[in-house]
Parts: sequence; C-alpha cells; structure tokens
Amino acid sequence: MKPRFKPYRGPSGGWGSANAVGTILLRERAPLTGAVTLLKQNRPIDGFACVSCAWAKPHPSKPLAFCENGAKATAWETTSLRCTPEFFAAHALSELRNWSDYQLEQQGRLTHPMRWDATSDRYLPVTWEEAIAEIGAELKRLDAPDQAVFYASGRASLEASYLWQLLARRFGTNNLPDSSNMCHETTSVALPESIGVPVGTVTLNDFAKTDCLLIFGHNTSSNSPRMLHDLEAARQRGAPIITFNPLRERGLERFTNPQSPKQMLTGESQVVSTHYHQVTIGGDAAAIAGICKALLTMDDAAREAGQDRVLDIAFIEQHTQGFEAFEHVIRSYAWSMLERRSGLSRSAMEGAARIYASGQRVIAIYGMGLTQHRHGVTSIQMLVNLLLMRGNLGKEGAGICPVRGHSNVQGQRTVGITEKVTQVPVERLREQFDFTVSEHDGTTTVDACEGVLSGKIKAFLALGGNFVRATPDSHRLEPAWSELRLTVQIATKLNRSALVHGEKAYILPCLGRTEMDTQASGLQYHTTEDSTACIRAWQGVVKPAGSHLRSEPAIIAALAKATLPASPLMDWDAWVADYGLIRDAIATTYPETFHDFNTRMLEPGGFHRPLPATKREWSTDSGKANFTRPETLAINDDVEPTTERRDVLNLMTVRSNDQFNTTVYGYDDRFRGVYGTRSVIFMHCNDMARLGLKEGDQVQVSTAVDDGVQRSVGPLRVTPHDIPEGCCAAYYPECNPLVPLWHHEKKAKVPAAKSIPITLRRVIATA
Ligand SMILES: Nc1nc2c(c(=O)[nH]1)N[C@H]1C(S)=C(S)[C@@H](COP(=O)(O)OP(=O)(O)OC[C@H]3O[C@@H](n4cnc5c(=O)[nH]c(N)nc54)[C@H](O)[C@@H]3O)O[C@H]1N2
Ligand SMILES: Nc1nc2c(c(=O)[nH]1)N[C@H]1C(S)=C(S)[C@@H](COP(=O)(O)OP(=O)(O)OC[C@H]3O[C@@H](n4cnc5c(=O)[nH]c(N)nc54)[C@H](O)[C@@H]3O)O[C@H]1N2
Ligand SMILES: [Mo]
Repeated sequence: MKPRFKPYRGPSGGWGSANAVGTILLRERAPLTGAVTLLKQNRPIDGFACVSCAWAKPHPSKPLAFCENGAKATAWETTSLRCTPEFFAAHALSELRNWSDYQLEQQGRLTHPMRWDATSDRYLPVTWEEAIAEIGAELKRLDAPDQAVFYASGRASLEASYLWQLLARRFGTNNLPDSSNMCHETTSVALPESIGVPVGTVTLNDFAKTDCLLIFGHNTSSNSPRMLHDLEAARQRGAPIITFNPLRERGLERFTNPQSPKQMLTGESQVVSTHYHQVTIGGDAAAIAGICKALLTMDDAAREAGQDRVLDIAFIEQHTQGFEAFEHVIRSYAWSMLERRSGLSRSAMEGAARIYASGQRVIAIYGMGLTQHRHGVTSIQMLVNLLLMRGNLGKEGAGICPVRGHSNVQGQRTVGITEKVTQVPVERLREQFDFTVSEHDGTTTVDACEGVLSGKIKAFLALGGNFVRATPDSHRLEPAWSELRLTVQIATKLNRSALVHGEKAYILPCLGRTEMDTQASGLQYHTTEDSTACIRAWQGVVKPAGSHLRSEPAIIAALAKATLPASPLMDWDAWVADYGLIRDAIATTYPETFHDFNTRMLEPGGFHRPLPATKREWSTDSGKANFTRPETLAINDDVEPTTERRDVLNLMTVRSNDQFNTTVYGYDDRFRGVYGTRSVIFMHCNDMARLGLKEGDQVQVSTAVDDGVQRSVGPLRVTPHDIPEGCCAAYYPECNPLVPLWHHEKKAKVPAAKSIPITLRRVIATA
C-alpha cells in the first residue's frame, strides 16, 4: 500500500476505534472467536486480564471492558494463524533475518518446541524432553552461574514470575533484568527516595475523587486507552487536565467514548486536556521547577495579604523534610533559564501553577516521556516535590501515578524479579528453601547487553519479550549474540530475538494468558498486579493454540528440574499440578502483601498491595517524605552545550497507535495522520527549512555523539508535525540502532530513548 499522510482531526475512541477493532479481527482470521473472547476481557475470575497495558480494571467491570488496542492484543494472541515446523523448514534464518517485525509475528502462534540446526541454518522440531534436558545440561556446564541471564518481559503471571526468579536464584545468580529496566526502573529508583514506595500511590477510587490531573510524557490514548474513561469522568466533573508533551497527541485532545451510544451517534466528543503545554524534549524538570517557583511567589503574596497559604504548611512541617533547601534552590532559578530549558513561557508555567493550586486533590500521571531520559529520576522527583508542596500525597483523590507498561510488569518486581539483592528477602528464601542467595547484584538490561558484548555472558534465557529488538545499539549488539553458547526464547510468536541467537538455540512455545491452562488439579487461575497495585485472579477462556504448548510455570518447572539439584523443599511437580501451591509459597516469602493469597485473589475487585505512603507513613531513610533538590536541569549532558551544533536535533523514539512495543500490528498511526508506513521522522517546519529539507525528502539519521561508533538508520521520510523546534520523533523499535548503550538514565540505567542527539543527511529529495 502506498503511504498516505493526512492530518487526523477526529477524536480518539469513536468510530475510528470501532473500525480498527473489526479490521484486526478479520486480519487475524479470528472474527467470531475473537469477538466472543473480547466479551470475557477484563472480567475477573471467569475472564482474563487484558494482555495489553497495565491500567487498572474497574470493578464491577463494564459491559465492554476493552479498548481498541486491548482488542488488537487479544486478536493478536487468539489468531488462527500458526507458525509451524513446516514454516521453519521452508525458511533459513539468514532469510528470516531480512523479514520485518510485522512479517515475522504475522506467521501466527508458535506451535512446537524448536532447536536450531547449524547445518541447515533452520529451526527443526525437537521433543520437549530433549530440549529441556539439553538446556539444563548447558546451564550446568557454565563456569559460573553469573554467566547466565534470566530475562523477563512484563507479561508473565505472578506465579510464573515467582518460579522464574526462584530458578535463577537457586541456580546462583541475580541476573534477572526485566522490561522494567527499559521502562519504569527510573520510578523504582526515584519514588523510594522521595516517598518510600517503589510504585504509584493512586487507585481508581482516587481518579473518581480528584479535581485536577497533570499528565507528563504519556500517550494515553494509544498506550492506556482505558484510562480515557477515567479522564472523561473527571472532565465531566469539571476537573482540569493539564498535559505536558512535546507532541500534540491528538488522542490527548479529544475523546469519543465508543461505549456511549449517544456520543457514537452524534459524533460528540469530550475535551481531554484543558491545557496543553508543548514542553521541549527533556524540559520537564525545568517546567516543574517553574511551576514550583510560581507557587512560592503565590504563597508569598497570600501571606502578605493575610490570605490562606498556597503551600500546605501543616503537611510540609509534619510529613516532609528538606523543604528549605528545596525552596532555596527553586527561588534561585532565573525565569529566563527555566524558559530556555523547558521551552515554555513564564506565563504558561505560572498559569499551570494557578490551576494546580486551585485543586484540592491532584493526581500527577507520567510515562516514558519522563523515565527514558538521562535525568529521569530528577524529573520524577521534581513531580513529587510539586505534589508535596500542597500535600497531594496520602490523601484521597491525590497522588503520583506512573503508568506501567506491560500488564504484569509491576507485579513481577513484587514477587522478586529484580537484579538488586537489597530488594530480595534473602532470609525468608533461606528459611523457606534452604539456600543462600548470591550476594552480588545481577545485571540490569544495559549490563546484560554489555555482558553480551564483552563475552562475560554465555547463556541468555528469555521469559517472553523481544530483547534483541527492544534494547539499544542494535547494530553493535546483534553480531555479539552469535558468540553466546546458549539462547532460549519462551515465546508465543516468532520475533527477531529467536533469529539472532547463540551456538545452541531453542524456541519453547507457551500458552498465552487468554488460553485455558489445565493442569493435574484442573483449570488454573493466574494472578497479576496492575498500575494501581491491585492484585487479582484471572482464568483463560479460549482453547490453546496447539496441543504441544505448555504453560509458562510448566516450562520453568521443567527447566528447574533439569538444572537444579533436587530438593524436597522445592516440589516443582506439585507447583505445576496446582498453582494454588505456588501462591502459598509466594505468601510465605511475602506475607505482608500476599497473606491468604488464594482467598483474597478471588475477592470482588481483588486486593491492593499495602503502600505506607498512601497512609502518610514514609518508609524513607529520614522517616519523612523527602523534598529533593534537583542535581541539574540539564536535558542531556551527553552533548556538551559549548559544542551544541545547530544541525543537531533531539530525537525521541515513540510508539505508534498500531503496535505493542516490538509487535507491529500494522503500519498506520491514525492519530498522527500517518498511513501505510513507519519510516518517518516528525519535524518542526522551521527545522526543515533551516536544514534545507522538504516534506517527503528521505533522510539518513545518524547519532551525533563522538565515541568512535557510527550509528545510523534510514531512510526516513521527513514529515512536518506540531513539535517544538529542535525536537523530532521517530518510531521505536526501528530507531534503536541510534541509542548508544551508555546513553542511559544516570542512576536507574534505563536507556535514554527519548533524547538522542541526531543529525540528518538527505538521501533522496522529494520528486
Ligand atoms: N497499544 C499499546 N499499549 C502499550 C504499549 C504499546 O506499545 N502499545 N506499550 C506498553 C509499555 S511497555 C509501556 S512502557 C507504555 C508506554 O506508554 P508511553 O509512556 O505513552 O510511551 P511512548 O509511546 O514511548 O510515548 C511517550 C510519550 O511521551 C512523550 N514524550 C517524549 N519525550 C518527552 C519529554 O521529554 N517530556 C514529555 N513531557 N513528554 C515526552 C511522547 O510525545 C509520547 O507522547 O505503554 C504500554 N501500553
Ligand atoms: N528506543 C526505544 N526502545 C525501547 C522503548 C522505547 O520507548 N524506545 N521502550 C522500552 C520499553 S518501555 C519496554 S517495556 C521494552 C519492551 O521489551 P520486551 O518486553 O522485551 O518486548 P515486547 O515487544 O513486549 O515482546 C514481544 C514478544 O513477547 C512474546 N510474548 C507475547 N506474549 C507472551 C506471553 O504471554 N508469554 C511469553 N513467554 N511470551 C510472550 C512474543 O513472542 C512477542 O514477540 O522495550 C523498550 N525499548
Ligand atoms: Mo514498558
């Protein structure tokens, strides 16, 4: 199909959304089963948790508790297409490596365990028994447990995740990076320092009570569309929504509720953002500092006039520490500097402060626009500072809301998927299973990539995901994978990570969450934790995609038995026969959160993880909520300001409305007006003019850092867009070769995928 470009003027949701659902059901040849399955989506106990995003599922559930992108994710998993041994027999990997992400996954669900055969360069079928025995033997043959990495993408259930970390830890390593290391690890570092919890503090009940929302760097309409219902309800109560985003995301402007017959018939739509600030890429800390500064000025004026204070002094005195130092540094900032760094005018920041101060209960929402930066921790902590100034934490209707990515990524950390030993209940694991957890921290995602490059890592096992495609510096890393001894993909679909492989390579096909998981004790429940720390039980509803598929817990247990010494304390067979016993083990390791797990998971609406900050108890070093002083308001110290060149732009890599991470559902990005292609770069028209580029020109994009490595992607089509000057945007994962591995959040090591200095070279001019 010839690419088309046409600005989208409609709302998000609405008929565009309904049509998109129909199209994908047809393409996956899952129209009827797919449609019936959708009725079970996000219905607890006898239904399944959406496999797409981590946004909270309301209780009681709505009649059609899914969104356009949730429906796409379900259709993608329940597809009737199959990627069989015949497919693999017909295609050598050297050929498949030239296929697109879309083509690979479009082959459908994997059906058989497969082993790479070097002679024919093909994956050939292998029995489960052989595959598992060989993988176990390879792991045991390693010189040290730390030569193995156990990666997890954030989709696996709490049960599977707990077994995965137990396998790795008992094997002797904490090398347990997960997708969080590319995503919200910035949150996991920032929030504990500030407020003593690693996750967001709000629930759906808070959304129902709030009277003002701030949204920083989150593309809600594409990536957590069900949240639009909560935003719509807030708007109907008159709550303002102030959005900070370099791109004017259409879906954050207007929304038509596809579940409202009236809105659908009349074409009515609701304004989502009442105020939209196109902050410059990475300018959030400065923008928030400006709002804080304006609040201080407003508070000074109120005090002088003998009016009510703007700051919540009682809260600040009783519950926080560090305010004076924070106040001092904020007052010292010059408006001109804040304007330059944020890209916003002083009056815009003052206006945002006035609206913020008019709310008594404010929620701050954020996504990858804050976390995937060199100084992401600073930005998040500034946002917490802003909330603390008016006591917007630990009260109903207020709080901090990091929007998690994968549907169970938050839960994986809760049951032990982490590379950091300090977060592991080492003593409890010793008592429960009689082994000593390795005392070294394991690898983050970035460390794991470095280990692959340096040769330190010899074996890489993935519980889902597409690590090779999701990680930075792809062109440097890909050749290094062939030096590995062992690569194992536990997966539902074929992706590039199975094609860029080690000397011994296996694909182990697993059940998806929509599918019925029947074990010796019958149909199994599994559990997940969403972005609001709500834990619930679910059950698959569709027939498994093939008779050879195994569940993730069953695969992990088999690997454990083939790898670890036998122990009566770890009864892997019993765990697989009845997942209730895995939940009992989880409850023994983490009693505060998971006591009476098997009962409470079935309570209507599930149960919430206890979070001290929501009760104004602060599990921080100081015992208080901490105001933190920003270390810097610099956007990106990988490019020296003195050598800042006029031809260097700041690139953010973003998702389209037609993908789930590295899974490309299609080539349209309706809200951004792009159809039939992903090879585009969105630019400001002044930058285009300055660089002598015209709409439709094809450019090669290169990273503008001087570390001796050439990084380049293209050609991409120059596409004018409403984005601040000096900023540009293009799609992830295609642009991952541009991200230097060392270009990551300073403390959290999340790749800084939202601020890559680049230059452009025209390769083909518009005809
Ligand atoms: N349909 C669908 N749903 C998904 C996903 C998906 O791929 N598809 N992925 C899931 C996952 S794992 C995650 S982590 C989430 C991701 O959801 P998001 O956090 O929305 O991630 P991105 O698509 O990367 O979009 C980042 C947004 O931040 C803005 N932004 C970029 N840089 C900055 C900045 O410096 N400041 C500010 N204020 N804004 C900035 C971009 O313009 C964009 O709107 O979604 C989850 N849900
Ligand atoms: N440049 C750039 N890079 C980024 C980002 C960015 O914004 N910009 N975002 C980052 C973020 S936030 C994230 S979370 C990562 C995502 O990184 P990953 O989580 O590693 O990648 P996904 O694309 O979500 O993984 C998709 C694959 O998961 C497998 N899969 C799907 N369902 C299941 C299941 O139920 N079980 C199993 N075992 N496998 C399954 C399928 O084989 C599918 O091909 O990418 C990161 N990389
Ligand atoms: Mo993510």
